[in-house]
This record gives sequence, C-alpha cells and structure tokens, in this order.
Amino acid sequence: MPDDLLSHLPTENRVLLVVDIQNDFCPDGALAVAGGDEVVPIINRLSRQFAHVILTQDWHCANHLSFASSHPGKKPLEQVNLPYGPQVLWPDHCIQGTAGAGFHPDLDVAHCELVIRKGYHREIDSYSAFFENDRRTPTGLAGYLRERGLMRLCIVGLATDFCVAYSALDAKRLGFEVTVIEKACRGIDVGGSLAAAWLEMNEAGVIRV
Ligand code: VGL
Ligand code: ZN
Repeated sequence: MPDDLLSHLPTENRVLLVVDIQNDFCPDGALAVAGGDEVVPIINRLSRQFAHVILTQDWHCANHLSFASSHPGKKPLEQVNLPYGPQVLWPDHCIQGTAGAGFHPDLDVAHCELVIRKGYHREIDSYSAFFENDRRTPTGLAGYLRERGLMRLCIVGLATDFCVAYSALDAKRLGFEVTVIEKACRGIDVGGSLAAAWLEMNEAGVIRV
C-alpha cells in the first residue's frame, strides 16, 4: 500500500477497522468468501501504518436466526422477513468458541486495541460494527471511538458487500470520515450485492481507494 493513498489522513487519530477476518469466511470455511485469505498479508502490512487497530468478530450463538438451519425448509442465500426487516439466510458460521469463529491464524493482531464481537443476540443479525441489523441497537463502538477522539476510519476485511459496507455506511451516518481500501476487502456478491454496496457507499460519501 503506497503511503500516498492514505495521505489525506493524519496518522494520529486514524483507525484501521479490520472486519471479520475469521476462518469461516476464508477458503474451506463455512461461509467462504472467494479469496478471503488473500487480504490477510495486505492487512498485516497496512496495519503497521496505524497507531490504532480494531477488529470485529462475527460471534453467533448455535441456533442464530440468520442461519438457514433455524428456518425449516429454507436454504442458505434465501431471504426471510424478520421483525427488523429482510434477512438473507446463511449457512451456520462463526459459532461462538468454534475454530471457524477464530481469526485467520496468519492475521497479525498483536497491536490491536479492541475486538468488537457482534451477532451474539439470537434474534437479530449484526453486519455492522456499529449497529445490529435493526440499525438501532448499538455495539458501543461509536462511543469508544468518540470518547477517544478517533474520527477517521479506514475499513478493510470481509465481506465487502455485507459487514464492510454496513460498517462504512453506519460510520458515515454517525459523522466519521470513512475510507474503504478495496484491495484489502473481498465480497460475497449475491444477486448483485457487491455493485449495489459500492454504489451506496459512493453515494454516502465513503472514500474508496
Ligand atoms: C458476514 C454474512 C453473515 C460478513 C457475516 O462478515 O460480511 N456476512 N455474517
Ligand atoms: Zn454472520
């Protein structure tokens, strides 16, 4: 990552938010994102340019409502309506305490200062690092960042069109400056979701590098 891509951001109050670099989202994982493991060395290199690194970790209970297995007759990637709105159904993934929920073994996380776990309430999914999928129930991350004066976020990780995009859009809505570093992200892309996510992020003023 050449430094000039990030030169509009002062270094001190800049945070690298690393989204869901977990075994289940990497090849052979339960919800593998194509090329998911390719971003690990890129993120390791990038993270050395940041004084502040925060990780998110998808962290579901075993019978989570976002799992197709919790809806008799439904298959992964079908959609259902839950009280908070439409929800894509997924294979069982990132179950608390399992190897699949662990971070990729090569992710260099030693200087990470905070891990935000999300999706641990059975009844509601949580793509964003800031809010659960009702877009109202906070994870506490915004308060943490504001209290520490960390208002500039660079977001990387998996998956571009779900957890990365939701996090970026919520962060913009909350008044943070947001940059998504495309080559350090990979998408799932169901039904055009990747292009739609980039369109929405562009319209919201998320910086794409
Ligand atoms: C994610 C689907 C379900 C993600 C998490 O990290 O983008 N996607 N759970
Ligand atoms: Zn999940």
